[in-house]
Amino acid sequence: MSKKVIVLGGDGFVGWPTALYLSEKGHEVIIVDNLSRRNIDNELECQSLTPIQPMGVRLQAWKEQTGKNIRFVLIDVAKDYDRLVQLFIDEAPDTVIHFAEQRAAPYSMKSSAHKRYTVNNNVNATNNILCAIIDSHLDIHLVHLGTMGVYGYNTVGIKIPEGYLSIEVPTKQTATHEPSDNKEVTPISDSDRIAMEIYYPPRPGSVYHMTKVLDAQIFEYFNRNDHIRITDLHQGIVWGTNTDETLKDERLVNRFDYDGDYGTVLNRLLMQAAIGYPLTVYGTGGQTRAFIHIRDSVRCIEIAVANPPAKDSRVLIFNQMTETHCVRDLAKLVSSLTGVHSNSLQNPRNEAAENGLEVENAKFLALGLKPTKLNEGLLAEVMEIAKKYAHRCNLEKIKPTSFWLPPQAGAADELPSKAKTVLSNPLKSSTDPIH
Ligand code: NAD
Ligand code: USQ
Repeated sequence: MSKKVIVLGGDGFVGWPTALYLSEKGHEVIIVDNLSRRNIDNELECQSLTPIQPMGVRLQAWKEQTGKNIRFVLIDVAKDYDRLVQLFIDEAPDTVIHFAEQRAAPYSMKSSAHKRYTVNNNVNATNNILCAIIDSHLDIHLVHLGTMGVYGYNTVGIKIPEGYLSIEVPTKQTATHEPSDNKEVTPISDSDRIAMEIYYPPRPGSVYHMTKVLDAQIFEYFNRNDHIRITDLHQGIVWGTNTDETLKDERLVNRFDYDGDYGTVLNRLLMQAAIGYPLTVYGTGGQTRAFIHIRDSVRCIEIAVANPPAKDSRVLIFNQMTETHCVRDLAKLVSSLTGVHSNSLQNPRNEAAENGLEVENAKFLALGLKPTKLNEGLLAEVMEIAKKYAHRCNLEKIKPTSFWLPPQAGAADELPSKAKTVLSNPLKSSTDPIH
């Protein structure tokens, strides 16, 4: 069934191909964005490896290729509340998809200004969207792009469930006491326990990931109090660049981030291999993460749009990922395909050096997702794009420049000059970044 969909953050890496995919499938699409990601490119003095076009050119190209109209509205969702409510009232969308957040963990850790910007932007955006849905008096389904990172990356020995954890809690006080010396613990009978489902205990690994945990709490409240239909997609690392739709015209090309802040690991390794730059493995490379190809990401979002939760059901949570890999294995694979060797860098992040990860993703599979698993053809496709635009790469931007903790004594000498300035003058970091 065709729907009217507002895509908040529709100029971004996942939002843009999603808007095109939904338009191609016959939905009426309106993109809202404040173009802050393009401003962050200016701040970081780095551009997408691919030459992304201004929004007007993008939309004109789409019209020429398909005859379909996508409209664009410039709104800062975190700040322009009245315009957001009016847009919802005027357009009466069936679905609002929420991509409009600052999404890079390293950028969110760059300085206190970047931490505050990320929290203000992301939390206010989410709160404003929910308040605007309430003020519109419409039954709008909200689909939010969350992250697998809310679960944390410590080895727990269970398959990570889709949002909710089933637990049993002893009801008798004695059951929670530590056994005292030489005393046997009395086994607890079934009647001494209650079963419940709780949100999986969050364990964010950066200020960015922390905002997604705060989002989840905001969803829980407004869903329970105002009966808003909410789907939260806990997405893994998205890799790849183009989709069938972005390939229709050079002017539709998707963003490709490769820099130390916004570039994500697999796309970075592939881009580095394409230009012969030693692969940047942080620490041991034992970090295991969940991944999804951009083509599956847009497909999952379409499935979520088509399957809203019932009016009075709790927040519907999907794990939006198709496979897990550890960074070391990905680097080995890329090396074996290209001959470019790895360079183990001191990890700029505060994270477990090694972790296991098993994830449940049965809900999307049951709704028809056919996973696009990592394969040589797809890896080669990303490297081809990287080679094509290699002349646009600024080698200086590849190394990491954001640090989770102040570097150890002596290590500051290894820092880029900009990071040294911030550390030697913490007051400087209270200045807001430009947006
Ligand atoms: P992106 O930065 O490329 O796109 C986000 C878009 O939102 C940008 O165009 C930006 O200008 C816009 N935006 C930000 N704040 C806004 C505001 N206040 N008002 C209006 N527009 C605003 O990021 P992306 O990679 O496309 O990610 C989209 C969403 O998916 C994010 O919420 C992110 O957390 C989530 N996600 C991304 C990945 C990934 O690997 N890229 C993985 C998991 C989850
Ligand atoms: N890493 C390297 N080398 C690099 C870059 C990263 O070894 O050059 C390591 C990191 O230390 C980390 C892992 O690779 O252990 C993943 O890093 P990443 O930058 O690819 O991913 P992350 O920071 O987790 O963030 C990305 C998106 C974010 C999304 C998240 C999904 O930017 O928006 O929420 O992936 S998830 O990882 O499942 O939380």
